[in-house]
Amino acid sequence: MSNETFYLTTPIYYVNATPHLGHAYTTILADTMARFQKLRLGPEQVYFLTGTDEHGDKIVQAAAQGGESPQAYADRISGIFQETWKRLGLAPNQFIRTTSEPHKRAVQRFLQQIYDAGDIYFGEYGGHYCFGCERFYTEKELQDGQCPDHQTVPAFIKEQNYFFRMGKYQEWLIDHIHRHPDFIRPERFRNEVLSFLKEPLEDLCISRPSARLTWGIPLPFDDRYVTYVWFDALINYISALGWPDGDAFRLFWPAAQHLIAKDILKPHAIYWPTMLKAAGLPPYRHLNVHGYWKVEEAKMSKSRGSVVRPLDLADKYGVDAFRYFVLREMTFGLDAGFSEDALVARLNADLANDLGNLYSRVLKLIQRYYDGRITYTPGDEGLADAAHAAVADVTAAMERFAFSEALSTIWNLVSSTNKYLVTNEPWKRDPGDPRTKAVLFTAAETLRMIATLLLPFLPQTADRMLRGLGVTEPTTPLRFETACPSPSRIEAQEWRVQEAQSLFPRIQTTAAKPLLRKPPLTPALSPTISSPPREGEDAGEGGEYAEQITIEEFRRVDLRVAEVIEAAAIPGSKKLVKLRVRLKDEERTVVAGLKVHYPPESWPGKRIILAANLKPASLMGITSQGMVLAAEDEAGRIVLLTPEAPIDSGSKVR
Ligand code: ME8
Repeated sequence: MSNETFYLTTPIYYVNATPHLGHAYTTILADTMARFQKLRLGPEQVYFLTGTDEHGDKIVQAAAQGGESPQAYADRISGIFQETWKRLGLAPNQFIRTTSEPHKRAVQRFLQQIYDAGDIYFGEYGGHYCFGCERFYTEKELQDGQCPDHQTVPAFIKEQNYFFRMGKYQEWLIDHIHRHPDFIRPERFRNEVLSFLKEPLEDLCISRPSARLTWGIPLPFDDRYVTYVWFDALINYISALGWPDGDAFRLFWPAAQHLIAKDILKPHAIYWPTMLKAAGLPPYRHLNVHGYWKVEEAKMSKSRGSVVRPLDLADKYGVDAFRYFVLREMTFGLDAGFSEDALVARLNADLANDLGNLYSRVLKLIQRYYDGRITYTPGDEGLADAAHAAVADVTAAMERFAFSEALSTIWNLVSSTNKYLVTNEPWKRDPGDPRTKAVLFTAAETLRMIATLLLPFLPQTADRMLRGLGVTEPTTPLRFETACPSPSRIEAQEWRVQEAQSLFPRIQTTAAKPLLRKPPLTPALSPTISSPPREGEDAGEGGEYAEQITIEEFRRVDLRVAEVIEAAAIPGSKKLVKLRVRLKDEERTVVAGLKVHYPPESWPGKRIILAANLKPASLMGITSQGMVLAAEDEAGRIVLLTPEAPIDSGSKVR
């Protein structure tokens, strides 16, 4: 039994709106990660927390609109979140609500501790106050000096309030981030925080007079005030574990990781660690930050755009297909566009075709040839070895929250298994030939590994696959060590596979009626959440990619695989290298600006991707007949694009 623990939290969602794709995404990621870690470390070593954020002006306003009391309203919407997660098969260890008594007590204790330490003081606050929104706006948040929601000029009011000495911890925080390079990840968000910390950090106003806002937790040292937003919400991460005395706190806090989208980076990367420091508590281990789902180019939740309802998609396509799509489609840390067409395309290609066909093909053959029984047959261990290697690769990707990469590793294994069958054609073979048995055993064994690896990502499908493959207790906690034994440990086993059933029905694309149309949106999906960001939140940035082009425009570029025959430096040039390349029967000269990264001697024999129909250009007096493709990251590191497996030169890239 491992001593290692794992604690993962999602943001607690405001109850001023019902769950949409963005909320579902973060919670699905956390659920997947928790399931993965439970497989790795054992279920009791892992804790997954989510919940709802229920205090503040916005909730009071939303409740008033429907003629409800804030508590009744919060109960109802929080209930919808809990029900939605249940229907999506998400299984947190705890669903915390900020209106619960233990949470309120923990917040008061936390405030008192910092107040006693002298880091909360009473002072005056002047700001732009919108009476419509009942909140202060910073200069930056105003649009042409007006409230973005009401288009009125806010009043400048001064008010006495309590402040947290956040500025006092600025140097400590900068130092901590430098000493723990993956404290905030991916790196772009760490850089964003460090650049923000170059300016002096202001103290944080943490209260509102109860005369104006009663829907909050009273300050323990002055009941004329309630605490405001972040000094309530962030503390959920420790109140849920029973801080200060809970065993769960002792066990899990040292392994804490938070998962958020970039909208609430600042409160999590700056307010929260400094608050913890002031309270004498160690900071969390990692802050993991993902991008936005965008619909029609706008961030879904806060724009006046559209909202995608997760249950509509899960009901229409199945929980696992929806889950697969969001996990696979978004690169962690970057934004992604949501489209129902893309979901259907992935479902058909990856799930119905690649995985579903492989599974039913193997099961059907084992049924037909061996009446469903198959025993260890030596011969083809290469594929099973690749499956064991995939466990290590998936684990490494998951350590970095690279969900899409982890799935792509698993799909490489699916493709290899499909190729293995096509190469060996067991359907054309004599069932009595030991070689046929070896092929089918190897395929079934690899499928079992694939299903085990898929348990965190596609829980229902993987469970069905394992049962179908004759793993008799797939629902008891499986651990990777026992579920993916090394080939030498499986020799004694016999598997009894079940009748093959289709894992994923193909969606007929002509018949698929999109839930989300462009424009207008169907009413079921179109309710908007158009709240301006709260203090400490960012409105988010625009898209990061070049303008969109049509597929026809893209097809005008003739991309080809080319083989490098020879390479030479170009006298007088630091960057350029002259290449002689072959495209099927044709030879060309190409000049590439990659000498620093790829010196001439490293080129011969390489297969590269060439933009082959570019107009010839003259560089240092040499005519270049095409352009070599390479990728460059934000740090300026350059890598060459090459085909993933050997393929003839001249092959077209599409
Ligand atoms: O900010 N794409 O709550 P919130 C991806 N109560 N994720 C999205 C998203 C989108 N378009 N829109 C929302 C709050 N999210 C506070 C948090 S924590 C102590 C307090 C997800 O209801 C994402 O996880 O506005 C984002 O960080 C969160 O919902 C914001 O939820």
